[in-house]
Amino acid sequence: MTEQYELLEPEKVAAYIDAHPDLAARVDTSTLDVTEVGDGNLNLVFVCQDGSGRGLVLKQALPYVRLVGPSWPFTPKRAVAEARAYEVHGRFAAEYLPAFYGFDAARYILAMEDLTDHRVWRGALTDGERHDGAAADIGRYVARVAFHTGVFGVEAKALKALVAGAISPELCEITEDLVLTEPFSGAERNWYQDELEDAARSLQTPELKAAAGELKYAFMTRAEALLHGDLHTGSVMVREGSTRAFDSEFAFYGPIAFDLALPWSNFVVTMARDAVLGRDEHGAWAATLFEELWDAFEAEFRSLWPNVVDPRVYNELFLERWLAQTQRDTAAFAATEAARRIVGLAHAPDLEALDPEPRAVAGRAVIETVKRLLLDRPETAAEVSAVAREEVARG
Ligand code: SR1
Ligand code: MG
Repeated sequence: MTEQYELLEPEKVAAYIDAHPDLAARVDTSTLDVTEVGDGNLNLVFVCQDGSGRGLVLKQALPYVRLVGPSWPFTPKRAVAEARAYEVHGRFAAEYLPAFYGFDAARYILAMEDLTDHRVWRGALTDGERHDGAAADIGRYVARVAFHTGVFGVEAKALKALVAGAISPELCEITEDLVLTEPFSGAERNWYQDELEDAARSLQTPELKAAAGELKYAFMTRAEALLHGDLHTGSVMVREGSTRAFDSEFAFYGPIAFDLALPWSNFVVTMARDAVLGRDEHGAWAATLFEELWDAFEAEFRSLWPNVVDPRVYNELFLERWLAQTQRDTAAFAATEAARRIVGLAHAPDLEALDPEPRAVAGRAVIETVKRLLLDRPETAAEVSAVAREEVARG
């Protein structure tokens, strides 16, 4: 049954803030301007700014999937997971998150910093902007969270309680279905351009299904760290010198490579878009982001390694093997996320706004990249970048 609670509307936001003294101290509600800007698949998002330029953001989880409508009821408890992620991740990586102002558990409303002086990274990449250092910032963010919330940074028994407290079955099911199954099995809710029918079908071979199965198995069984869980470039805000990951409602204990993979998949899509638009310089720059992100992740993770809680067997040799495995898995998870953006239910706007012909060319290049990443299994960021470069150049 759909859960009942009062939904916010722009004209009721000032009264809501007045009723919460911690929030009322942050803005002058007598001069408040409120705009609902939610453009994601799930939530309401209100940007609230007062006459003197102070602001905050309220985000409320709807009891259904916004992308589809009330016919698909969906747990608003995802806001609890997001609040937990801001709180936990904020202990180790606060500079890469919006400041978190509080959580209303009765109405599933999160209050946080207004980042309207930033822009969503996906849109910036789509427009051909460069934000140097953003990929490295995300690599460092994932490294800190990976180390400090997982087996390397938390005492073993305490970790079990953290894992148990962060289970999120409904949100995980979305990823398990939309990302890790349906692009490779086919599904009624999949959709894609008519021109991509053959490409979409070519993802449904036994080899690719088994590859997807392997990744789904890892996603469902490998509780390594408290992931962001949906770290695509639409979940990152960028500004000169500042990178913030938000929208962590899919947070759960899962494989660290999954968080690294989602931005990688978007770099593939960006390169495909740049190629059909003839934006060679931006495409060449985008091709460097795989390594920028991985190298920063690896360097940050290595810098934390001397603090490993159980060095008896988690030694240097183990670390080298773990890093190599994580890099390989990042490539494979990136392929599944890229596939779903072309043939699954929830596409991303990067390619959708292109004219049909270049859009199909770009979509095909992404699908060909996906297949090579899953079948050839490149081992490094540089190899993934090379595969994507070759496929988008084929046109
Ligand atoms: C039905 S929800 C579809 C997608 O939106 C979210 O942002 C996640 O990426 C999810 O897979
Ligand atoms: Mg989201």
